[in-house]
Amino acid sequence: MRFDCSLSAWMVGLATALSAACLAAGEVKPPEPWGPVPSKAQLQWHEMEYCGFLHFTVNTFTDKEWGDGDEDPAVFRPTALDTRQWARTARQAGMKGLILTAKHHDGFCLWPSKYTEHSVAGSPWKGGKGDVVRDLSQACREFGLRMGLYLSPWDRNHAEYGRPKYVEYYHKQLQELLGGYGPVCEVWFDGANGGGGYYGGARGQRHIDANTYYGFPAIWEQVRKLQPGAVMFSDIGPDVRWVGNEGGHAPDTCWAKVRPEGFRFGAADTGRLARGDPDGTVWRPAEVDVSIRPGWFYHPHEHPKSLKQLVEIYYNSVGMGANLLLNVPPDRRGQLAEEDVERLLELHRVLEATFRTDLARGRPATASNVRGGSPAFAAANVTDGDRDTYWAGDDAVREAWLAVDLGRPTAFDRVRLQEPIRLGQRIESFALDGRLDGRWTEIARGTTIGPRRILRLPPVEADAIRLRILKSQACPALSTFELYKSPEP
Ligand code: FUL
Repeated sequence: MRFDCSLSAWMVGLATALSAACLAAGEVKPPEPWGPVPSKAQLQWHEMEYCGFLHFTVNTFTDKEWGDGDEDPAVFRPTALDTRQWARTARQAGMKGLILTAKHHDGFCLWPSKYTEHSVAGSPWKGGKGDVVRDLSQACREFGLRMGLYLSPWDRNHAEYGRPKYVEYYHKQLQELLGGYGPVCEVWFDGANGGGGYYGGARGQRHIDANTYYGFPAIWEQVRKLQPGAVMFSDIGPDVRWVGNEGGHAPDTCWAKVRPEGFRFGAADTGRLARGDPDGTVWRPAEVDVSIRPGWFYHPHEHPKSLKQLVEIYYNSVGMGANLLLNVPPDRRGQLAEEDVERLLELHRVLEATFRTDLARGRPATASNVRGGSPAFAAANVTDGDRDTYWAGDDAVREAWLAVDLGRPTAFDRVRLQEPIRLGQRIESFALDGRLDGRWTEIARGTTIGPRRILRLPPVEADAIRLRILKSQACPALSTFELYKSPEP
């Protein structure tokens, strides 16, 4: 008995010594992932944050938004098409990729598809030898951008639309595009199915059930096989969801996860799409698609939104953890209009000036709790400028605070927060306090953080800032806590 006791005491001592050694070596286990987590392709997509959308087709020349499908390919005659200008502008504007309408609802193909004559091959542009998709893929490569493609499921030109033959055609076109132009970062499946069209001359209405007609499960499989690095966008995914409006805004609470059960194409619940779901079972972040102009296509009488509107759109999309897909339509020359280019560069200058200097970078940080007391999960990981390191609490923690000492009174008006989303999305609500004249004062409140949350505040001068996590679904974790001061107007 005595022997047993001393043995167990010895074992307890050993275990304690071992766990101390583990702690010293920083070997505390990271938190278990919570709920759904992003795939590799989704993680890369989150990093992109801001991309350009290019709506370009026969509509550019006929002044329409939705072509009927009876347009003569000869109307497509850009005088100075320059995909390098698109890519150069996007690069200078801070975009990470460009998504092109390879085919819009009118059915005209911007590449010489071998499955139809309704394409650039029938237009006078480059004597019918042109290929806008190829030119864009080359320009994207040259300017270090990723390329995405929009291939409208609805096709108002095709005689077989509404019947099984068209579905075969659509699948083949997708294979042609995804196999022929190098890496694609995103495939954009538009949800519009308006009914009427030319349909090979038959004209009239064709109604389909988008939930079953296009054979999406087979399409998704094809995309995964041909472009494993691509995400797929549609109303409900399967990778990226629509934010539910084309006005350029995600809501204040925007989860990157959803419960997809019960969603139907065409009858999507836009509120649910916008907010996502705290109890989501799949990772499906929101994308905000909006045009710089009133229309998606270029119309000579329209003009771009103001800088102020674009800044609002940025904070209401990227700032809410969604990605921004800003449409900038090429004009009849086949170039982005000068006034649009100028506006994009203005926006970039404002964002550059705002987010140039992180005032919290390298500043000491403390937290109410650090996972296992380990330096691997220390509070200072949120100010080290490395998005891969993070602070985390112990498993039982649901509320916590994390404070950054700024050393001296520091003026700021933007706070940028990120959770380490490869472990899922956890935080449900938070408050921010500034230490003003030695006293903690609440300066903001918010709900979701997830991939990213940027708060705009009235200018504050504080010598420390504190994040109070009021509610977390699992032990909280945070990878960045950044502070900025926007330039004076
Ligand atoms: C909508 C389409 O009908 C518009 O023409 C545009 O392409 C927009 C991005 O999606 O559903």
